[in-house]
Amino acid sequence: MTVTPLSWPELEALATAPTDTTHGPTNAQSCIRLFGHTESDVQVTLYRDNHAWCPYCQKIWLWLEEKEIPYRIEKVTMFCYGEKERWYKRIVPSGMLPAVELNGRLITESDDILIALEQVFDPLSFGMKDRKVIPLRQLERLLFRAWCSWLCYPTQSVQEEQRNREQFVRVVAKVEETLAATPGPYFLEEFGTADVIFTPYVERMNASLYYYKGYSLREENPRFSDWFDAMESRLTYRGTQSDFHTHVHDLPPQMGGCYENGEPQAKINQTRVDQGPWSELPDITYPEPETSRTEAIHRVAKHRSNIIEVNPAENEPFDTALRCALTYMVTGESCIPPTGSDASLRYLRDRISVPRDMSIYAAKRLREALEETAALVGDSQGPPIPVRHRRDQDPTNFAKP
Ligand SMILES: N[C@@H](CCC(=O)N[C@@H](CS)C(=O)NCC(=O)O)C(=O)O
Repeated sequence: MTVTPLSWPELEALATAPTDTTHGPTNAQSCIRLFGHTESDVQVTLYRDNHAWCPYCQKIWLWLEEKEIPYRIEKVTMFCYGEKERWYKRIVPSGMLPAVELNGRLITESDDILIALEQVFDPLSFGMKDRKVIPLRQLERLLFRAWCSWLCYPTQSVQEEQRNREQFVRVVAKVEETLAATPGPYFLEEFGTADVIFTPYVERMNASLYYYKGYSLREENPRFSDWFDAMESRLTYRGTQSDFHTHVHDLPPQMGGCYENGEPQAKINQTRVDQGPWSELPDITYPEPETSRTEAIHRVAKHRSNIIEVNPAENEPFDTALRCALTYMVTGESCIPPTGSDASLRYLRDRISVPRDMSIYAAKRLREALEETAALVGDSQGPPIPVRHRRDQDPTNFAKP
């Protein structure tokens, strides 16, 4: 059956706003986190990127959330998305993120930030300088370098590609051994700093190697798989976790390029990440919350005027097309959008950023609704996602009230 699209007020009535972003579960939209304390208890300001994407920021973010330290969040634009804020350059001339202001002292470099935070608030289980953590920090860097060598440089031959893959897989085997040596799923006896250190890049490795190389880190390595599952049992990690689509398209400008190997499995995976079905991706294993669709509605309805303004299509037909997609998402009934709106719906499908805009499951539901609705009127794609920058995601477009 086809239905007429719901109006914005009707959609808004179905939306679920996030629970308390100040005291509740970790959320990328929070501007202050108090964990039951008052503002006068805040000793920390975290300067992190607007997109909630920067891996070094994720490290500090996760640590503060795990320790439940009251803190303020100031969001800054990364170079590849737009213009760096002048006020930030005055305090950090290089513009680099993250930075933390701790009792009036400014600290940059994520490792130094963690060490300084530990001095004031105590370590998160075993600390940065613990003799058990130091070799794990070194192992993380070894894994990072093997990943970069495989992903971020063009290869001249099949043999060279194979060598890079083998080098990475050898380091992964060491990590598997390390994880197997502890009684639980984490890097040491209990969850702590070492897990926080591994999190940002392991998450990016999982997404990028699946897409560019057809290699599924999480599925091919049982200990890693257990580690990911254990991380996803934590509300803190769930709030900071990004999805495959966001990572694979945000990494190339950051890393100076990501190189695909052209293998059939990589091609299959690329189609899945870009065009769905998103429910089949090995990116998440905890059950879908009941509110994923209504969360997506809340986020789109809240920012609809900017979403419509920034879309290359004309405003009015795109407004209708967007309501058709949201109507389909909540009712399950097809809602035919205006002729020619397929590319505009796919433009938005390709620009949902997780966790900046919404949670992984909400994004999966929204991407699926946009794609299914677009497919009712055609197969035109939106303009390609840029690979040298992501100014199509400039946060100033969303700063307007
Ligand atoms: N070694 C630094 C690295 C930080 C870093 O590379 N930050 C990047 C983002 S991932 C950055 O701020 N780049 C400037 C920009 O993109 O605006 C640390 O550990 O904090």
